[in-house]
Amino acid sequence: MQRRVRFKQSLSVLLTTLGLSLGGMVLVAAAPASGETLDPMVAIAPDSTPDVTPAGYYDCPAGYLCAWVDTDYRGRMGQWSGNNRHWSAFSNSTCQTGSWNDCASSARNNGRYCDVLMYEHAGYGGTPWLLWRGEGQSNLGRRGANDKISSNSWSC
Ligand SMILES: [Ca+2]
Repeated sequence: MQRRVRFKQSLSVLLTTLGLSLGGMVLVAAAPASGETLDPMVAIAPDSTPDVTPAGYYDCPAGYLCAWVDTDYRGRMGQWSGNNRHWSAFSNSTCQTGSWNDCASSARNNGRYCDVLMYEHAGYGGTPWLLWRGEGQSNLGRRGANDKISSNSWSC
């Protein structure tokens, strides 16, 4: 009786091991062939599907561009539905500027139809940073945009 139980356990372990191995093979088979060109959108947005998404990411309502004072969608969140020439018009006491100007460290485009351009300067000037519709950027510093955004517009 004990031998049979041990055999069953061994078989179970063996099947589990085989299952994992097969799963690994499937994953390998699904990976792109080497030399395949990366989709530029994927290359630009490496963290659009992070392993662990902080809760703040989901606070952004549909139809809005959202930005956070801190990286990883943390700190106070701001939300914008239209074009805005002056982020300095939106007060934020948790920013050193006292407004959203030059303050955002992470952002998410939860728009329904359009991409978003975020700009270095007020009035849509300076360096533009594109945030695709549906994209989240957990650390704007990776694009050299930390604490720099001063205006935004939607691009459809
Ligand atoms: Ca700026």
